[in-house]
Amino acid sequence: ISNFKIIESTLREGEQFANAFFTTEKKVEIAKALDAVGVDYLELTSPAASEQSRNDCKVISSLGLKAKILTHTRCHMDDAKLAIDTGVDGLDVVIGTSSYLREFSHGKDMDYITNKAIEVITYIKSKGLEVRFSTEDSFRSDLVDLLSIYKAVDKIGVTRVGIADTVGCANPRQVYELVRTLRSVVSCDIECHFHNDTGCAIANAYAALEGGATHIDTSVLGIGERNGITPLGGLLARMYAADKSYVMNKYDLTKIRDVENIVASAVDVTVPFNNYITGYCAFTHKAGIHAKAILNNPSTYEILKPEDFGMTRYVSIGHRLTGWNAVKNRVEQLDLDLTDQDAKNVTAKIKTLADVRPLSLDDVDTLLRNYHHAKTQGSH
Ligand code: HCA
Ligand code: CU
Repeated sequence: ISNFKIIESTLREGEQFANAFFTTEKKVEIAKALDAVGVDYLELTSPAASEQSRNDCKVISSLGLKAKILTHTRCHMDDAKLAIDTGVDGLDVVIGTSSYLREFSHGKDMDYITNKAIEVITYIKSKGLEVRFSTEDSFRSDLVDLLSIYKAVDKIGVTRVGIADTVGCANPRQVYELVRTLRSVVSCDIECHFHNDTGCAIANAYAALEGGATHIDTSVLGIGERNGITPLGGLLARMYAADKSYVMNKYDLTKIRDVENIVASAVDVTVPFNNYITGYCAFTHKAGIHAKAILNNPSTYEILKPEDFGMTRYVSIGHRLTGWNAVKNRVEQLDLDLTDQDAKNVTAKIKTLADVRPLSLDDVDTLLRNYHHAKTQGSH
């Protein structure tokens, strides 16, 4: 899969995260940090949401970033007009099509929705802006309804259509099937948006691209409504594994950590310990068997090269699963004059002690230095 684009929605979906209260300055900082990663689009909260939101669209549109700026609005003429006046490059419009949303949210039928969509899209296009039309809760919408509305908007020249798994219920096979079907009825680009309630947000994004989608929505650390959406870092990790040269040429992967740190502190969370790429143990190797192989050739147990992401690998040795090859490597780092047999002896000591309590690297170094000291003393 090559040639996919990222619509980064930290400043829209991410603002729907429980802890997110972004000032204008913070949004600008996040926007610049995302631009440094090289994401294709930034999606901003609707200017109809509040006065600050409207102003933020203007401010971010005028920063001169490489990324194109979108705002996300309801499928309403009023919202569209407000958005166009902010200077954004395009609008992502959305309307609910599932029976839940039609019944319990806006109460409109499919004919009304289709006519409204055509009116709003035609208007936005007449102003020279990009326009994406998406159906909220697509996976619980009627397939015939969906395809007929997508066909209708494709015919009038919509820039992209969008599929949204608003409740996080979809699985990769369903996503692949729906996108494949949609691919065969529209000629425009296809954007996909996946919530992560059941842990499929990255896999669904990948399945969508396999099915012919062109654009994926992400947010930094996956923040969004409830437990969020496809995380930017996780998607980039997945795509790196699929097509490393495309991803490395297009995005600056060493900048992911910076934007994650900015966002984590802005929304008062820590980067999860098991986060893709930047989690504290993402490049830590522990078991002796792993450590030995890693020291010979990192690819044995690493699909992501830490240095490609500006990270470093760590081999953990102070525990009962350790092996003498890893200990021997530490001996070399410390430049101590110890033989393989010496390393094996110290390894045995580490294992005995580690059965009682965890050892720090400092503890291991002390064991090695003491052993070395005793040995050199003994020989004089
Ligand atoms: C929501 C809307 C949305 C929109 C997605 C899209 C969703 O907050 O409920 O525009 O494609 O998940 O449906 O984020
Ligand atoms: Cu969403």
